Amino acid sequence: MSTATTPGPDRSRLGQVGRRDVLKLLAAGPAAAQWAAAGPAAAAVSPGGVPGIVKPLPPELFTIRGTNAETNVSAFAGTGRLTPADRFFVRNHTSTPRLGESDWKLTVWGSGLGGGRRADFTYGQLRSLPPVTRTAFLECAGNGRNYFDTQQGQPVIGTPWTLGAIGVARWRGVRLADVLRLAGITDRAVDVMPRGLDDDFVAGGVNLGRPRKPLPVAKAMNDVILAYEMNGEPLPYDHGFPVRVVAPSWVGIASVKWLADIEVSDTPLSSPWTTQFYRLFGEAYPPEGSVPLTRQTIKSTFELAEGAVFEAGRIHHLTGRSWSAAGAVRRVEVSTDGGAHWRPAKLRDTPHRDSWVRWSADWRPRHAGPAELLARATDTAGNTQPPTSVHNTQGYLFDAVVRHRVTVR
Ligand SMILES: Nc1nc2c(c(=O)[nH]1)N[C@H]1C(S)=C(S)[C@@H](COP(=O)(O)O)O[C@H]1N2
Ligand SMILES: [Mo]
Repeated sequence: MSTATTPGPDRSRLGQVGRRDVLKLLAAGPAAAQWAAAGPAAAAVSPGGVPGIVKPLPPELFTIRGTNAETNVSAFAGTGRLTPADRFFVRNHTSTPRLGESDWKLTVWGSGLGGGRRADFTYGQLRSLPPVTRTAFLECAGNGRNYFDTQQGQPVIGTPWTLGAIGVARWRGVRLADVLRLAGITDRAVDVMPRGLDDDFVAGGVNLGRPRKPLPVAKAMNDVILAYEMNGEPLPYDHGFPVRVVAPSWVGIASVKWLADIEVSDTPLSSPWTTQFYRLFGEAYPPEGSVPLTRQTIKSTFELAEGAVFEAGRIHHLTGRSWSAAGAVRRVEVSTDGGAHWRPAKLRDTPHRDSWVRWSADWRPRHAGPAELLARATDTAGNTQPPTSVHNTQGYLFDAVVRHRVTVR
């Protein structure tokens, strides 16, 4: 790879970015960089008061869950098909590193490459490759996890997301396939494992290293993007600046942020993110768990706060969104009486795969008292949200219809 100058996006902001030790290592030499663990992340404290996340997290937009911030589903109301970056959920295993682009470098390495088995790309080199743009949702595998407990009485382990660990963005970057070809991927390659530059993740006292998740070559060469822009702006720090993976329709963990290196292997790869996490364990699955998770599932949400209050006798305009990883959403039905009767919602977007469809339904509640609002999506692959979701111990892939409790008075 030849060196290139870097036409960085928004250099004024980048000029203020502090350099991290690990980036000095990257600049200093390949061997050091390859094996260096990320140093302690620059302490990022948002005005919302959460260590580890850089952007403001006002309580009307976000609910803090440990090191993560969930978008309040009520904050989707009034937004378009794209989720503005300032209200996009953040899922951090540790904390957001503030990286610079000028000393960032991507290393592609491993037994699945020919020749020197290694290639480096500067940010400028990546930016000089043909760009691709794609709208896709990004959703945590555990989105909706809380409903295993609150709706099905099945406690599960993990961040108790409601339905706000999702957003849709327009991603711009380069095809991972282009980068892998330039790096000399051979037909012996079977797995590709991107890894982040954030801190090591420690769980139960065990250091699991930096977040990394293998992708089969077929997925990597198909539709995966190395993104440097989100909704027409450079990626925000919290969403992976300067470069992240976007693996459309797959569980969020496949979209590694703050990309550091990619191992390309001629033998199958694994990581704790495919052995310990992101598999289904539980009574419905074999002892070693399911195969590692790939695609997301199907969901719907109202754009309402939990416990929202409605006046009886008046017409209320209910809005929401539905999405599926298996195809476009082609039908949404709504029930305002706890699931006894259903009627079609009005779809307000042309359905597209890997995105959501906004919908609406009018409701005139008659009597004061508690009520339950339900929404149920069907996609073009024929999947409809079931009344209950099959339990797994870590609460992944919740797909059941959610009963949204409100009050009429
Ligand atoms: N390097 C790195 N990449 C990561 C993570 C992380 O903690 N570190 N979290 C993953 C998970 S579990 C999810 S759901 C998505 C969240 O992306 P977002 O924070 O941009 O919404 O990033 C994924 N990529
Ligand atoms: Mo996630």
